[in-house]
Amino acid sequence: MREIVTLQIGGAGNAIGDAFWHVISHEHGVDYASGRFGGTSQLQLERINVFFNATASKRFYARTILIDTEASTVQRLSSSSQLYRPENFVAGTESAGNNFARGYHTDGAAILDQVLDNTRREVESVDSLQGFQLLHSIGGGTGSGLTSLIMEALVQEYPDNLLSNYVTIPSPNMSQVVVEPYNALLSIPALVNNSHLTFCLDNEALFQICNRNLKIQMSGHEHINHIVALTMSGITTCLRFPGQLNAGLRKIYVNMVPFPRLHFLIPGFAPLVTCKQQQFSKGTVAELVQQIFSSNNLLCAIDLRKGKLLTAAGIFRGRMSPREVDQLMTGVRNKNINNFVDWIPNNIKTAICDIPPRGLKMSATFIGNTTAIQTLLQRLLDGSTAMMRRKAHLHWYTGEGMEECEFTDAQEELHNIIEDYRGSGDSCEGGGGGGGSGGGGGNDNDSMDEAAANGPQCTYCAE
Ligand SMILES: Nc1nc2c(ncn2[C@@H]2O[C@H](COP(=O)(O)OP(=O)(O)OP(=O)(O)O)[C@@H](O)[C@H]2O)c(=O)[nH]1
Ligand SMILES: [Mg+2]
Repeated sequence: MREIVTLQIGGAGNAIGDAFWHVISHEHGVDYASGRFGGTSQLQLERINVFFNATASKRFYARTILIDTEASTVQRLSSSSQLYRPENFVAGTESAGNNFARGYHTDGAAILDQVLDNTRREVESVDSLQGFQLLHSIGGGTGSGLTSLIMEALVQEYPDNLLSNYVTIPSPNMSQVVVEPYNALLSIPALVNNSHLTFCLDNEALFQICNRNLKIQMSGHEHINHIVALTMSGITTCLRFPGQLNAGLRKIYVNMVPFPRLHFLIPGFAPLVTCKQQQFSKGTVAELVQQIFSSNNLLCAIDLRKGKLLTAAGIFRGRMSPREVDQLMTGVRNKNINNFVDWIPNNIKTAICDIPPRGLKMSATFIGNTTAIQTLLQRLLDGSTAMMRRKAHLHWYTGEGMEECEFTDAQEELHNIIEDYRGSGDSCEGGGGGGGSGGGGGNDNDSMDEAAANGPQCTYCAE
């Protein structure tokens, strides 16, 4: 069995991790509260070991290390479920206070050894580790700083295994903390150099999905985290259930990442509709395909039409005709040929798993590696540039042992990755690059698929 060890780090990492375990434990027939199996199908157990460990008393626990510099986050989770192994909680005494430097150099560094000891114990208990998945924000001090430190250590100790990151990207709509752009900026070098697959979960897009499409009055992150958990469940479907495509992290890596640095992936999910909207939905595969190529269903605030897809994958769940799925996905590529790079001929992939997610007959998850990610990366760069010019708030970082050149190095790294994505949009004949130029398919609809403009919006049931 090819197992994955999860590390959930900081406030957002633990909240999203908890939502993820809620969703996938149910899919595998495991009770979230007790860890006992009550499922009905052998399929639920066949690859359960990828994410769960079985105990001698026929219970399952999540193979995850729950980490935070402050104790309250992980204490809350330790009392909510027996799915979490008590030894796997690692907490410090004080939050990193929204400061990357404290996550990386002081408060975070103080618990690094404990994190690595726990990780080692989980790794030693598996048959054949395929890699790690790290869940964290890059706006908080722990999620940015401690995660960077952990990644550096993991890459050294496990050079043959893959690191995938589910990264919460900050949005001013969701958080008013002024130094978040600095933390996000400082996270970039570790993500570029050590992560193999970085799934970007942009709070800006998630906020818009909840507010604009679903009209949900948000009091916390609960709705957002549920959408993220559904999407993570979709992305990991092929790892958790028998199937063909992307059946391991390495296969996702090989199929989705044409150059090692260009591994910033955009996820999407469909359907995201309220009960009321569901009544007007046709419930067809064609509708799902339209939706996953619509900006409204992406978990990043970007426009696919403003760039070119290097690679794309659709993971479909439920009973459907594989031929129809293939035809529809190929149809999107053929209709929007200018929004796909011309030098990877077969850059759109599909996978189908018979088992639908809870409460749905069918679903589709999108993974895209697109030059349009420049918009998001540029937003992160711009967020810090003005403050940097005046050296505003820098003393909080230099006072904890950081040098000013670490900021300029991170800016350069971010600038370079934006340029790398821009260059990769160029045609193989040297002309017409499209990355970030907006000059792609030239249709005015929101979706790359023309029909999507009048299709159902992506939403999430608030009722
Ligand atoms: N999507 C989502 N975003 C969150 C959640 N909690 C916090 N955030 C976002 O994450 C950023 C703050 O990071 P946290 O993860 O809370 O911070 P931390 O990693 O615990 O770091 P410190 O608290 O500074 O030690 C802000 O941009 C928040 O909007 C959550 O549950 N879901
Ligand atoms: Mg915190």
